[in-house]
Amino acid sequence: MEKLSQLHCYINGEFVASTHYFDNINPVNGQVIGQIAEASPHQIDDAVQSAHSALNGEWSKMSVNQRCDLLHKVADRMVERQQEFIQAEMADTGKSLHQVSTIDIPRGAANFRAFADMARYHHGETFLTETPLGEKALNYSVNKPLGVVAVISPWNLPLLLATWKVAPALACGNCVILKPSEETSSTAFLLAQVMDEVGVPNGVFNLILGRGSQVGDYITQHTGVDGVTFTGASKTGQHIMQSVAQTVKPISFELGGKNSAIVFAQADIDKAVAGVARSTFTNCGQVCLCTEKVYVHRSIAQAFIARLTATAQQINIGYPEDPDVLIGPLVSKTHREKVLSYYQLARDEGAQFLCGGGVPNFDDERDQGCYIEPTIITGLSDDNRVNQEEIFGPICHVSVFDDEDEVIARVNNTPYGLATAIWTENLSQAHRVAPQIDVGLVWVNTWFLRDLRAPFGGVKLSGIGREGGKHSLSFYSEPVNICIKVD
Ligand code: 6OD
Repeated sequence: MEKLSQLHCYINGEFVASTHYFDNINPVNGQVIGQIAEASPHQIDDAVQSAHSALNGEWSKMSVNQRCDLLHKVADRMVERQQEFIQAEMADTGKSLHQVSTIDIPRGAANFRAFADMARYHHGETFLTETPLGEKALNYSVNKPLGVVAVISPWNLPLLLATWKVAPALACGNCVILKPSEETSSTAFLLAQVMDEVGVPNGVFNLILGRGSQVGDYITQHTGVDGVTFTGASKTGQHIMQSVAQTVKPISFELGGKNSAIVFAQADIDKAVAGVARSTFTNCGQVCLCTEKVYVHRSIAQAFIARLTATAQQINIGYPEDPDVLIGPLVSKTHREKVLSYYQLARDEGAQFLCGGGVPNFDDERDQGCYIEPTIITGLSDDNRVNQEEIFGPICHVSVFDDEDEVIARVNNTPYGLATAIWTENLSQAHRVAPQIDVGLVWVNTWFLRDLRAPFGGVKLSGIGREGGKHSLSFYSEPVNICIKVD
């Protein structure tokens, strides 16, 4: 088996060496833990070519049930190799054992199982047609795969978000070119090994490694790529959108967020404090769904803010493998610079720091890593850049509101539209407010509680299209209408 110290591309059923490699850095201590291949244009051509051959080969001859049984084998093998996935994800991202073993890795296998099961029942439509001229016809649709799908996945939930796209794409009969983020390629490499081990036919799943700036455009502009699905920053989404325009490819984008939590006077304050702490600090704030703005009703503001601050101050930051540690470092030094620049901007703009605001000091190797303090600020206007731009770190800004209409307008005052969490025990209030928020996802008295059948995605700068359940199956399929005249 290939070792994780050198990650190669996987093309047409083979792990292939590249001429260029770059360093894989552990964000815990800044040390180099391996080398990652940079695919050449020639290798990308090979991957696309082999995916096209596979589309017309054994893969297309398999029944939906055979295909979906094979995807269950992928899930089973991922579970058997779960410890390797956990170690690889922790080493690439620095995220805590607690998080990797409860969220990231179990969801990898769950994505394959869920979409394999849903695809078995993905059916077409039928219409009996009668025209005004008295003609009759039977119209029905057949779902065909989109073709060769490029999956471009991010570094924050590497395995979870790669498999969230690879699984439904394969379940619908497509062939895939997976390009994971250059920051976090290891679990994608393990996934390629699993595909190989369980006998996914050559060319059906290809792994292209490399830096987005070097290989991204070549993949998305490739005339042999039939669709592009991407999760990541809104700016990158804008760039991909331009790059696919020439070949008019279908796209599915899940992009950034500037998400709010609303804590009403009717909230259960214990649940709200724990929930907002979780939605702000999970994965060191590096989830597109994380809360960055908290609106709390004036009547409970003082108590809520004091308790949220105390909770943030007690968060255990440290080595990812320590079971008591909740959050590890940010993913990279570059990303930490970005987040720290917002801490500085907040300071310059006159924000009051209730906790955090800097970099923790460990007096050991972790000082060479990418750690940052969980931070809560207040005192800035809604229009301030800190409250308008996605930071993607462990920080939230808290402000006070007085009434429902006011808070709805303030929450909607953002170019993003991904997720909002509402905290209230008054169900009528929840039902009334939830649909008025301009987002794709509203959680009430919870956050990031997932049903893989539900529509998932955002509006405005937060994305295009929906994934999950029939929405994913629909993106990864081309319905063909067949119209038969009945005499
Ligand atoms: O849970 C999911 O399916 C999902 N797409 C999560 C996205 C998180 C973004 O950072």
